[in-house]
Amino acid sequence: MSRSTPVSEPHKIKTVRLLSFPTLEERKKHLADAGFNVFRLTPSQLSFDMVSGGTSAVSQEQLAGQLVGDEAYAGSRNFEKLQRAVHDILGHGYVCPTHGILGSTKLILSTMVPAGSVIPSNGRDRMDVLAPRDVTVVDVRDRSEPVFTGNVDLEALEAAFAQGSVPVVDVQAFADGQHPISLRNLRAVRDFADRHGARLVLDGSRIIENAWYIQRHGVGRADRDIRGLVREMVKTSHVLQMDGAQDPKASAGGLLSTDNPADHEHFMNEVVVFEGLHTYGGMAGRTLEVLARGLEEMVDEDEVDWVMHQTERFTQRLRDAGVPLERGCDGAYLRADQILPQAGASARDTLSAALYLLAGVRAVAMHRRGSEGLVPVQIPRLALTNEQLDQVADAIISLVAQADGITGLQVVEEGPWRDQMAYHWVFPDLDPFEFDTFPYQVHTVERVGVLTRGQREKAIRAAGYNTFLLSSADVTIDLLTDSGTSAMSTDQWAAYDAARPTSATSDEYPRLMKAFKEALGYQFNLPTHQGRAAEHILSQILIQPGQLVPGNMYFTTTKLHQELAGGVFVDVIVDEAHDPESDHPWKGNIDLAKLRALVDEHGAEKIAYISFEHSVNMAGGQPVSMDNMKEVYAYCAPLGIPVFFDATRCVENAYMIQFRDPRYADTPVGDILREMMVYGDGCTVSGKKDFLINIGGLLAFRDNAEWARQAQELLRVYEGQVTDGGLAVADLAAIARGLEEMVDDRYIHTRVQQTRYLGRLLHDAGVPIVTPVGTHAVFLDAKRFLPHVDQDEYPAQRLAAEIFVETGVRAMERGNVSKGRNPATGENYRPALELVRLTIPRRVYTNDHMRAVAEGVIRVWEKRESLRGLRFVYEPEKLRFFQGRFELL
Ligand code: P71
Repeated sequence: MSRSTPVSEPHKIKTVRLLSFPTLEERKKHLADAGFNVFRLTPSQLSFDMVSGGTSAVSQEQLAGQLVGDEAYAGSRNFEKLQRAVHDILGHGYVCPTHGILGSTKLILSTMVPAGSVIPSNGRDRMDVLAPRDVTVVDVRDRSEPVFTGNVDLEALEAAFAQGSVPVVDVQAFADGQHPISLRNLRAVRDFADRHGARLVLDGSRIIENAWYIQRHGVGRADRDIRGLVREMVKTSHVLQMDGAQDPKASAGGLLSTDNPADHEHFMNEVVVFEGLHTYGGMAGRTLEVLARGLEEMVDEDEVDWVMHQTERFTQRLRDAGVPLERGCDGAYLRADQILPQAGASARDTLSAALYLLAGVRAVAMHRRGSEGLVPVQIPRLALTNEQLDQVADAIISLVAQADGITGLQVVEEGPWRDQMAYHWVFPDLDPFEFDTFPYQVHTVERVGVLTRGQREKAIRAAGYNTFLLSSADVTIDLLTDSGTSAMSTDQWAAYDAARPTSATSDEYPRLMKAFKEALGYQFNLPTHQGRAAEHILSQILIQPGQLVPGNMYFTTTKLHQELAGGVFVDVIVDEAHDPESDHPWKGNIDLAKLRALVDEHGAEKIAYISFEHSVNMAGGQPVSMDNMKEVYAYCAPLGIPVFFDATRCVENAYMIQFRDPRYADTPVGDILREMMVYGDGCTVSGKKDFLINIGGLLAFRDNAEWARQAQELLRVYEGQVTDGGLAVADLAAIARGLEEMVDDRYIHTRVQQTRYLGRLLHDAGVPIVTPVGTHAVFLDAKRFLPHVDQDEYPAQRLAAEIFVETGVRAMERGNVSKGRNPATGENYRPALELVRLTIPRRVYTNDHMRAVAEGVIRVWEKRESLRGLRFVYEPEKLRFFQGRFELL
């Protein structure tokens, strides 16, 4: 099996953990408070914590496992699950759980190693914990082996056996995180141990990295899968010990496994003394469960490839810049002695302190103070994007360039362990490193569907060439919509879990009211279950049958509710909005001349209200300028015409004002947003977009108590209580938190810029897209993409289907199919815009995903001439785009 470099993560982001970005002044203070020892800093004081133990992102199944821990004292189901996982994945017949790797080591020592024994080992780190005990550790690592640098030197091993009684040979997979061992050497050690009556104890905490290394570099191993290699390594040992916080991606925990019933019996008898009971070993039931699920998942070939690719890429970037380092299986281990020779014995801790000062990054050497001058920069598994890692690497490169000006830390307090060190320091005058990247890390991931091309062809045919009818399990990158698809943050989840449910007034309701008022500035706020519910109520209150509702292009649900209330929608958006090639910066603006003409013709009393959408969806996610909002309001207010925003994508619009209007370049997005809302009498919102929640909406009125009263009446009839709008109390809590997170300047910048990045990749390749690129989506112009397909053969529908077949990316048709037929003539409307929308969910995909999408769409572009159109085989009357089915022409 020859495997290629993965192009993007084999998963999407399910939940995120927000990062902190302390200022230089804050970093100085934290550092001084920590005695200039970065071990003592806490994660909220730093941006990127480059340690790999217990810091991995996990799968949603692993996270869910936390809730199925049965916490029984004896014989828990979780233990049984662990037994099965150890048997299935590792191949050992017996397992004894422990509280962690030190618990495992303790059991081995107390059951197998008499006082005064000699333990040969290929790992230096092991000495930290073995040295203080009554054993002699002998380093037997083969220093002459260039590839498998963790191999045991068999001559040295022989010499160790001559030194005294050797009950166990201690071998680490990827010793010290740096030195992989070959399968052949491991076997030789086993033979040697068998001949000498000793046990081979393998520390498999990083067995995956070692197996991957064997797969890539072992002679004749390229066709072996990770699962098989792991099993073979484990079966070569007598006893396996494992740190649950490394490869199995648990937060804590460990295990000992073996095929030898006598050894296992000793472990079971001893585990009750030091750890717990043989069926929980000092772990909570939930940790057992997470560990068991982690063992099953850790051999996933795609995931291993991605994790290892990140490590290689990160290390290579540093190497290319000449940073002195050594290979680590989980990152780059910096040669502090070469980078900061002037710092002498404190070079390691000085490097760590300087890196934190420069960039808020923690890289820390742990355990005992030793002679080797390495600072590990470890990559938490699955938790960071390549872009973030590139920037961490760039921060290190910048530090190395400024190393001359850094003097060593002066010791104030010391001890044999690194956490005991405290220093004093003269802050060097460094040019600080500024991150420009997603201000969150991955907390949990969801595996994505990966089908073959043939399977996708079958799936789209079965779905009638309609991407709405595909199963999400078949989709690799889902760009159908940004609605309800956001990844919630751990803070949102915490609020969600903490909420006390009720069907009367909750604690969350007044908090949510306060959060709405702070975010948007409006006095009366009514929660609804989603956007269309708010549109329904607003339309019923404000529209008299026969009245006109001018708006900046329509949205399907909005227009439908206006019509159901007897209103007539009139499009007054600027002409440029209908031209996919116009590069007007504010294509969402209302054309005031059109509006004036309408009012002049019909009179102000004929106008129900202005339906004014931010970041206009159907126009391609195009923003409205602050001046336009002002002008429209200044014109309407004296005439008594209410202005209502569809503020579904109000934050994205606010960001575009910050980005494009020089007068607002230094204004926080939250302030811009509040100013925008001043130029309206209220709003409807589908909270499933900018509010960073999966469900919820809002109907708000600036100050009109009578409208609010009427709306509350309808809310009680159609939605739920005034205090919940039909939402779960927990969802109210998540909204309140989302309202704070959505106006984080770093977040919204990276969100909109990610969309623009995808647009740029496509545009640069000549793919016809709507310009300028909008805020939430890139819209492909199907008329220019497939000029040979007549609009009544649905080019956008066809293009969306083909993109799925080619790439596994799901997009949405926004053209002739969506617009429908004119009921009077029965003809298709054939709208000016015939588009395919690639919509970017919030906080879910990385820029590597965006590159993968672009590459796929470009492949379709290159073979566009071979594509024919579609015809309906089933055409529903209403909103036909949802359920309609087609066949190829
Ligand atoms: C989008 C959606 C979701 C959607 C709705 C209908 C057909 C296809 C997809 C929903 C919006 C929106 C704007 C500007 C109101 C709603 C309705 N957009 N205004 O873009 O974009 O909100 O779904 O919460 O009821 O995929 P709701």
